[in-house]
Amino acid sequence: MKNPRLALSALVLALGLPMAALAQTNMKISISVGQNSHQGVGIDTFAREVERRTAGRIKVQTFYSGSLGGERESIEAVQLGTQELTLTSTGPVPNFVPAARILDIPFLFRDKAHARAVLDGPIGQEMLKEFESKGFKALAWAENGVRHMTNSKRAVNAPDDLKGLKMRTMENPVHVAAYKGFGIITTPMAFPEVFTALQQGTVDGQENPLSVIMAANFSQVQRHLSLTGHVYSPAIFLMNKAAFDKLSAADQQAFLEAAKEATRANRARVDEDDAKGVAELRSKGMQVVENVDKSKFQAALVPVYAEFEKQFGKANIDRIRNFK
Ligand code: EAX
Repeated sequence: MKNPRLALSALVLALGLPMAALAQTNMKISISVGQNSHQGVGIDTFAREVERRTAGRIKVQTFYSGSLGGERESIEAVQLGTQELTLTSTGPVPNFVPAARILDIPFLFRDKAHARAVLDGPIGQEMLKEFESKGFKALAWAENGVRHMTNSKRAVNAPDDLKGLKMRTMENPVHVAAYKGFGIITTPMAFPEVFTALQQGTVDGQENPLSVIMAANFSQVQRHLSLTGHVYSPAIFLMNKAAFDKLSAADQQAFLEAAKEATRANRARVDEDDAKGVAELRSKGMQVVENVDKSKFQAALVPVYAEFEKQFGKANIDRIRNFK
């Protein structure tokens, strides 16, 4: 018999084994950045842990560099069920789950430790439930990192230096509103298009965590980096809700634990990248402004913040800000 599947079925029949004992379920998970990155470590760990915890019955195939589409397209595919899983930044998430917008407010979190505590605590865990009515099972929060500005025109020391810069932003309404407040000319764009847009000068700059700037080789097309740390960028493991509901209770637990394990590895890599990023990007020719007076950038956003307080409720923003 040439067809190995037929040969296998014949063998199974001959031995009287139930076919289910050998059945393997294949699922897909995607990211928009390359494998050698904080997100790559995240999905590689996730795939390995799912396979281990289900004794190989469930295999998760990993796709990198937006090969299945950008983040918005991947979230759409997960919602429709044409793809089971994705790890994505929250960039395009508000277009699907508006409640999550609040997490994308600039200068909301003091630092990564504050953000991680909020996401792992009651506020973050309640937010994960918001995804269910939209067709998602949100398995866990992961991390994209603290975002900084890069551009090809000039060193950015103060918000005035941003005025008139044409910058690619994520397809995120909260970011777009805030960056307009800085005087930036905002150009929302899917991540897989960003390198070429920077290279061809369609935009002057972009903003991303050091992990992404390094993984995407933006040092090849951007001269200036400024450690503005203007916004924390969460990431999230999303799964198609029907695919999750179909799993046995034990397998559901395996997926949740695999996502937690993956988040640990992902955050550890973000910390490593943050520790070595400036030196590495300098060695690749970038000019880095390390000491940025963040209070000036915060002051520039006062009018935008008034708008956010109206939209999201000051009490809700304060609950996150004051979380210890
Ligand atoms: O998730 O679109 C972005 O700038 C994201 O930070 C990036 O794709 C990593």
